[in-house]
Amino acid sequence: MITLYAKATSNGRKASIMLEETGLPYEVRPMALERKEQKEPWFLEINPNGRIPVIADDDGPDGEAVTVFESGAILMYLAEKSGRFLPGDAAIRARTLEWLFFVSTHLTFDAMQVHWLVRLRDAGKPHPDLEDWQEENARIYGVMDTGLADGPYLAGAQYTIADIAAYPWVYRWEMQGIDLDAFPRLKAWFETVGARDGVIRGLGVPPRDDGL
Ligand SMILES: N[C@@H](CCC(=O)N[C@@H](CS)C(=O)NCC(=O)O)C(=O)O
Repeated sequence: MITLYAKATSNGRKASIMLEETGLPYEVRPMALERKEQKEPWFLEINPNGRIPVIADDDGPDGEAVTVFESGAILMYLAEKSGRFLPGDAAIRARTLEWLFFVSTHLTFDAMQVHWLVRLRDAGKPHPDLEDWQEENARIYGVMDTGLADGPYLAGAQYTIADIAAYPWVYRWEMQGIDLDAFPRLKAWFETVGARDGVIRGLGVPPRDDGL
């Protein structure tokens, strides 16, 4: 059985969507981020970075228990375990990893900065760098929109872990101050991916109102 340590945040949802999409059996252990549970010694033992998501698989490689942190690594681990969403064809696999790393670095970092600075602004502490980060985040959306010229998904014709990594961040486009209409291919992708049952279920794991 896999245990997912998470919260319904953009990075947490990458893992919960993947688990729902693959159908691998799992249980969720909601984490109280507000109470800094992710900084407690027991959690730092499974992720020294003190952040979610983390998965623990008691039936890992060679039947041994394993834990994995970093959402991109979790997506690759679950793709290899399930045999899904990381195509075997070398060319498509290269495209998938290209976009997975692009999303895991550029989109994740830039959008995270925007979220942080928007929260500060909304708390009455505006930060002068917000507009610069929003501009850079919009540039990243433009890169994805351009990439989607080759097919409905980031890697082309097939839905992959690159799409699963990107979706939870694009899901918060309004908060980021993005005009999604300015990125028509990305908007179509957003609607297609957002209609998938596994994505809809994964967005709700753990429930947003888990009280933690
Ligand atoms: N690079 C990490 C980022 C993980 C991350 O930043 N998670 C956030 C939630 S989206 C978190 O745990 N924040 C709590 C904290 O920073 O203490 C990944 O992709 O897994």
